[in-house]
Amino acid sequence: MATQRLFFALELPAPLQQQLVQWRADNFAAEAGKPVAAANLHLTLAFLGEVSDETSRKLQLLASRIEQPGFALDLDDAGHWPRPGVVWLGCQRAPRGLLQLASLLRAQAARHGCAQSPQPFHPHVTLLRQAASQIALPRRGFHWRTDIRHFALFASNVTRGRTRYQALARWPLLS
Ligand code: 2AM
Repeated sequence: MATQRLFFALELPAPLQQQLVQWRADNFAAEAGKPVAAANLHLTLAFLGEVSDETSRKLQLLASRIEQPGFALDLDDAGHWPRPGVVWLGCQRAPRGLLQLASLLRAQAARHGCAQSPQPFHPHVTLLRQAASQIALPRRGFHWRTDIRHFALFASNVTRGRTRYQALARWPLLS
């Protein structure tokens, strides 16, 4: 049976992706970790894992029925998780709309057999992977704001060692 590695996520506008990449280059040494490509910068709402076409269709139907408000996303926090080796950007205060949307998608995913991490959901945009154990994070004071008006289902494809995320479908949030 065909499966795909899927996740629901928020897309970031291309100009913001470029700004984040520039900021990362200005604030982290090249050896700090493996940079995520600009076009791959996103915020995961629910990770599904390897999913059959049937399950994907069911989850997409449920996603299409979601009626949740859009929200402003403030990226004004950063952190380092040494164990997965991830440096991330996030929000000092996650918007309620973001938490509700993620919670709904994660519950629907779990009901369809996509195990969800028992750890609390911590919305973040991964900037670096394989990040060294000792890393100096930039001082707070950075801040990017973007209006989120839709969410998307992504497939994660690896070709010739490169990961590429492809949006398979998008759904609007209420304005
Ligand atoms: P991460 O950036 O913190 O690694 C695609 O892999 C997306 O799904 C990434 O944003 C990744 O988060 C997220 N994700 C959540 N749980 C995952 C898991 N168990 N394995 C791989 N990716 C996961």
